[in-house]
This record gives sequence, structure tokens and C-alpha cells, in this order.
Amino acid sequence: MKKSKKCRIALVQPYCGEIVCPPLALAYLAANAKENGHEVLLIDLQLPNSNSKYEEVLRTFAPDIVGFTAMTPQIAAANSLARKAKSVLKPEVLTILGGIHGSVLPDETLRLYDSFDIIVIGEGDETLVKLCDEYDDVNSMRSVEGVAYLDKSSNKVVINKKALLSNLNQLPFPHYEYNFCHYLKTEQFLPHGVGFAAMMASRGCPFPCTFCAANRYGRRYRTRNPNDVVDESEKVISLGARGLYFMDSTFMTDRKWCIDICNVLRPLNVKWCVDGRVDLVDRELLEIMAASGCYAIFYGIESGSQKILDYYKKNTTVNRCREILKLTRECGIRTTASFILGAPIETREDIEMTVNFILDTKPSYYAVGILSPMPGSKIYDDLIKSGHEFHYDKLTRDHATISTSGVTKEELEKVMSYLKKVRPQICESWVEIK
Ligand code: B12
Ligand code: SF4
Repeated sequence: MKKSKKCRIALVQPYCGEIVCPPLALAYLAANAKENGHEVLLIDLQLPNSNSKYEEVLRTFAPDIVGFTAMTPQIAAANSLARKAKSVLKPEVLTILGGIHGSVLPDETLRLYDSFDIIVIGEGDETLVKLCDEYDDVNSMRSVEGVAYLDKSSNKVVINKKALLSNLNQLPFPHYEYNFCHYLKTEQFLPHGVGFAAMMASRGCPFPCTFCAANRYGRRYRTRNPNDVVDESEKVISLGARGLYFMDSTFMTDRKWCIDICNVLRPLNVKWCVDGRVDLVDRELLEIMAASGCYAIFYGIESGSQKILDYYKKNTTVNRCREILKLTRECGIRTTASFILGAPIETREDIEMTVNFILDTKPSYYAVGILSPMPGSKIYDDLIKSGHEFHYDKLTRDHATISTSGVTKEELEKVMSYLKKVRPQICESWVEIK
């Protein structure tokens, strides 16, 4: 039976570094919990001066539950924020952790970071509503599907499995839950320009890239109804967006659906950008995308060496990467390409191939980072098996965390700095969209 009592829940987005991006995960959760009758406050600590007000905002809102999201680099910060919440409110206030880190390492997280009472594994939209419905009974909360907790009497971590959401159209739009105007003005989507609203038209990733954790849970690819996507697009345009950025893991996985989306976006006459894979596009699709307003595609190219592409399981060739970058430009779409230096098997020659690839192909913009083996990725699992230890707060792509075959960490960082330094000479300057 559905409880009639409203739960008050605060959802906290920790600071994620200089590149800021709307807290879409928490915004989806907040919109859905509100629609199901609960009171929600999203506390976004990425916003300027938000940290100093954290305790006061919590005290004023006085939530029954405080939820946190964390990728691996934020896990320690999220734990401190949860501890602070318990001290500001009352020790019994329930703290929940969601997001990729706790989802892929629930056992370790519950034992190592003692401020979290419950972890939500994988997609949390339905699970959070159920937790809010049961908020005044910890035992009922612990039996909700999709949660993990540490049973102190047996010292065992209990995990209740849950299936993925099958109907994405049931989710309300997330854009009223965060400071939409602030994120429109920031340069979070630098490769694409300011003014783009973050959107998600599909979820899940069926591909096996070995450096990535996004495919660990939620592999099943699910798409939203194109008409629902258009409604949301019109909504964000009415709120001031001048373009749309689809941040889906793999927007072009279902070609027919992708074409359907292009057809419904075309009449809106709006510029849009998307993340893509070179093995999923061809001239026909690129022309359809360009005609419907596609302005830029962010390709995960990763390397100019075939050996490294194979190691990353990219399912493509260096030649195809070259061809698709060229073809995309010919179709009138800007290209952003991302590269990763420093796979464990990477040699100096492989790195040279990547540098030459960038200099030859001259993408409209490129991003370059050093491999940071993230929990949830195959490379992380392999390194752990071979005895590596990682400091989670050091796992960022700006610094080398592992050495490779014959290339020192210092050399890797030097090549990255060089590629960033020469970027303005190689790339076009990005233009603000009108
Ligand atoms: C957007 C994004 C970002 C944004 C973050 C925006 C934000 N404020 O949240 C930005 C650009 C800032 C970012 C930065 C980084 N990111 Co990032 N990012 C993503 C991306 C592309 C999409 C995430 C997203 O919004 N999904 C949409 C929402 C709806 O889905 P979701 O996040 O899975 O959320 C659901 C569940 O996880 C759960 N949930 C999440 N939080 C919570 C909280 C509660 C309380 C509950 C109940 C449930 C819950 O419910 C949600 C709704 O169903 C993912 C890749 C992907 N496709 O997932 C990588 C990803 C999350 N990022 C990743 C990485 C590695 C990074 C960086 C560390 C990169 C780097 N090496 O420097 C940096 C962080 C730097 C730092 N200093 O901390 C990894 C994380 C791996 C890991 N083990 O942590 C991912 C998985 C990609 C990858 N290559 O593996 N990223
Ligand atoms: S890099 Fe992209 S395509 Fe590859 S597994 Fe991650 S989300 Fe999927």
C-alpha cells in the first residue's frame, strides 16, 4: 500500500572539478521523486559559493533522507559531506549513495566509507521513490530492490538486484531541478560552444570499450519516444537554450531511431551536438543528421595506433577514424575528437602515431587526457588482478597514474601538455552559436 506521508529528501551533487556540467542524474531523480509526491531539494555544490552554504541549507530544509552521487574521484568528498549531514541534522538521518562508484564497488564502499547507510545500485529512478515511500522504516527500506547495505550482525553486504528501467518515457523532464540558466552560460561544453542544454534521449551502452565504466551496469540500450524528445527540446528552447547537447552514451546505436530523431528535430531548426562512434556512422546518416541541425559530433577516437584501438576494443580501424572525421566535415558537421594517452601496453611509437594522427586529421577541436583506470572498467579489473593499488582521488585524466611499456609518467604528461599547447594552431576557434 502506498504511504501517504511525504518524505523530505535532499540530493547532493559534489564538486566534480573544473569542467562543470548540469547534475542531470540528480535532476532526473528529483523530478521523478517529486512527481511521486515527495519533497526534494537538489543541492548543487558545483555552483559558485555553494559549499559555504551547505550546512545552513541542510539545516533549513531538514530532510529525512540525504542522497549523494559520486563518480570515483568524488567518493571521499561524498563521504565527508554525508558525515557532515549527520552531524548537522541528527545521526539517525538516513544517507544514501548512488552513482557509478558505489554501484560497481558496493562491498568495499560500504566498509570503507562509513557515512553511507544504503547504496543504490545502477539506475535509481524507481528505487529512490520506493526508498522515499518507506523512509520511516529502515527495515522496509533495506528490502527495496536495487539497494545494498552492510548487515552489521553478520558483517555481510546484502545486495538486492533490480532490473533496468524499461520505459524511459515515464520519466519527467529534469530541467526545473537545477540552475538551468547558470549551466547555459558556462563553458561546460567547450568543444561545442555555450548555450547548449544537456539532454539524454537514450540510456545504456552495449559496447565493450575496456577503459570505460559506463557499460558496467545498464548495458541494455533503451531509447525514448522521439515525440517525447521533441517536447523536451521545445521546453528547453523556451527556457533559453540555443542548442541541444545529447549526452547519451551511444546515440547512434539504433540507426532507425536516430533517423527518426533527426526527422522530428528538423522542423525545430535548432543546432544540436552529440557524442558518437565512428563505426556507427556513414555518409547517408551524416547527411541526414546535418540536414536536421547536427552541428558537431564528439567522437571517441582514443588513439592513432591500431594496436591500442584493439586493446581498447574500439571495433574500428585507424583508417576508418580518419575517413569518418573527413566525411563528417564534408557533410558540414564539426568534429571533436577525444584521445587517451598511456594505455599499459602503449609504447613511444604508439604515442607518436596518436600525435601524428591529430596533426594530420586536424579535427575542429580535440580533447586529450591520460588513461585513468576507473573502477568499473576492464582495464581497472586487470590492473587490480595484477596487484596495482589506486588512490581514488588521484584518478583524473590530467595526471598519469600508471606507467606504460617504456614511457614514463613525466613523458606522458609532457606529450599531453604539448598537444594542449598546439591545439589553438591546429583547431578552429569555436564560435558562439546564434
Ligand atoms: C556527464 C558526465 C560527467 C560530468 C558530470 C556531471 C555531473 N555533475 O553529474 C562531468 C563532465 C563533470 C564528468 C567528469 C568526469 N567524469 Co564523467 N561522465 C559523465 C557521463 C558521460 C554521463 C553521466 C550522466 O549524467 N548520466 C545520466 C544519468 C541520468 O545517469 P547516471 O549518471 O548513471 O545516473 C543514474 C544512476 O547512476 C543513479 N544515481 C546516480 N547518482 C545517484 C544518487 C542517488 C542518491 C541515487 C539514489 C541514485 C543515483 O540514478 C541515476 C538515474 O537513473 C558518464 C558516462 C555515462 N554514459 O554514464 C561519465 C562517467 C560517469 N564519468 C567518468 C569519469 C571517469 C569522469 C572523470 C573522472 C574523468 C577524468 N578522468 O577526469 C571526470 C571527473 C573529474 C573529477 N575531478 O571528479 C566515468 C566514471 C567512472 C568511475 N568509476 O567513476 C564515466 C562512467 C565514464 C567512463 N569513461 O567510464 N563526467
Ligand atoms: S566509451 Fe562510449 S561506447 Fe565505449 S563503452 Fe564507454 S560509453 Fe560505451
